[in-house]
Amino acid sequence: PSFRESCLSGRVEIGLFSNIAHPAAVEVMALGKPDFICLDGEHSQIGRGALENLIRAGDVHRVPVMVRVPGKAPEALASVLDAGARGVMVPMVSTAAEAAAVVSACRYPPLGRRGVGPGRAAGYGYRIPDYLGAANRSVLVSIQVENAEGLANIDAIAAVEGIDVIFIGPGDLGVSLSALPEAERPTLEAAIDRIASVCREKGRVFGIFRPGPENIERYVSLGMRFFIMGSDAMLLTAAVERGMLMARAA
Ligand code: 3PY
Repeated sequence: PSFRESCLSGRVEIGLFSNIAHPAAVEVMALGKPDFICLDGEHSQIGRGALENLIRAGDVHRVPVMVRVPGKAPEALASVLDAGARGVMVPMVSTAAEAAAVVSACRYPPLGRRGVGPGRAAGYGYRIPDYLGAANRSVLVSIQVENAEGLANIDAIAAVEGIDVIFIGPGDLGVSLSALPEAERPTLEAAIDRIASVCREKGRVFGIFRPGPENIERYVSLGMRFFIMGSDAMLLTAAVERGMLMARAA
């Protein structure tokens, strides 16, 4: 199955963000066999010109690579997909209209308004007909709900046709609700529960960012199936810190 089909099947998918923006970092993570890698174009300096080689690095190891884009601009979404990304993630989607615009930017007509071009995804032009026939089925469209407005509009957002995955950004959601301090954790968890219950009711695939594997089972029990568990940079720091502590204690 394609990456999108696998995500829609209800299987638990566990991916990692890549922020380091070097093909070797993508390869190193791919060797650990995550279900997918998400290049973080929102919170790193990954530029458009670097994308193809980062995606190629995942392709070499048969690990699907998707991209979190920095905003909602249709041309940014199209260019990431033309580079061969298996899917996109769009941050800070706050209304149903924004969600519908994301779908439109990522799907070829009649489902959307994505433009046809000889990008890497289409074999640089050689495979345009094949790619056109497959892309609307194989490209994953995910959006992030991660602010108070998105939370207030979650019923309408989750009803938008063509959104494949709804992804909760707990960091931004916590900041937006002034609920990031540990004492405010119940407020954030209540917001997460509310998004989860709407997604379950609407039969949506949904998930959340986690800094590590802790408590994933709580979110699986809420019905979540799509996780991003830290990033290359965070995992590297954690491994160095743990190793140094262990070695110094020896
Ligand atoms: C958040 O927690 O806000 C995210 O977007 C995950 O990086």
